[in-house]
Amino acid sequence: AAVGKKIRLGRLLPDGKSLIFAFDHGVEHGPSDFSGETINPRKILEKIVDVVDAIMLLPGMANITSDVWAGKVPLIVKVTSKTSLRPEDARLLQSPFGWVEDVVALGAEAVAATVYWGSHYEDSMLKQWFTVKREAEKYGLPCLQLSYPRGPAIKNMYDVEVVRYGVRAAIESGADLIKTYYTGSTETFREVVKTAAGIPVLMSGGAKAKTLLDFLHVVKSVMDAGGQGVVVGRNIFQHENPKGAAKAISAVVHEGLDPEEAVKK
Ligand code: FBP
Repeated sequence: AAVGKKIRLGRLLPDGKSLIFAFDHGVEHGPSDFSGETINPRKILEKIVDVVDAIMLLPGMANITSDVWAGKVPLIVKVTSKTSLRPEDARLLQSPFGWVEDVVALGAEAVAATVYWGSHYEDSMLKQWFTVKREAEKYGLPCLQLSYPRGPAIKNMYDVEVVRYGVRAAIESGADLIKTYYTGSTETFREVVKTAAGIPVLMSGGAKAKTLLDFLHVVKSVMDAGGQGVVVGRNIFQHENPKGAAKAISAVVHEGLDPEEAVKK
């Protein structure tokens, strides 16, 4: 299983770095995240499958769009989710949204699950995480943890000490890849990367930036800080030219291009 994990991680981070397209928003945020033709998931996936290094989908979406992605781009299946229709407090919990068997059957390279460190439901989320992890280990599937500190004691979830705490907890809970928040500067993100002690750290994209150039500066900062890449949803699929946005982000991640150059891609 250790060999399988290594092979799969290599496919997800071809040169040690990765741009992963996140596309689970239809459940987390609802269909209002998508406008125009992007309400059809195929339209958006078709545009980016040959640009990004991997895509992260929920099991049902992976299943119904397999004609678009299969054989073209590695898949990561996320097996936890929640809707924003829940009462506010219950949004600090994600529920099972599929099983590791589904992930294997879909031919995925990795499984992903969220942990809201600091939530009232941290205990349930950890039971969920370790259930996923135990199964995934049997198949040599890497586990990506969306390490998101959120809860009543957390004043600012982008604070470097808060993010570092989540990252430390992620490595101690056996995450093979960590997706977390940008802390606002290269200097602070370097501390986040150090805390991960060699486990790849990928920045979670966040809400659409004012301009693509602004977002590329953040991506560059993450890479300069030693991060292994980014997991991006809205800054690609809400952009007027999703393929162009993905290409520009990829150029910063893989070629280290300056944002001003990359934006011309
Ligand atoms: P974005 O790049 O759009 O932020 O996507 C990353 C992601 O973690 C998605 O996987 C998820 O659906 C969404 O953000 C959750 O955002 P939030 O919990 O902040 O509402």
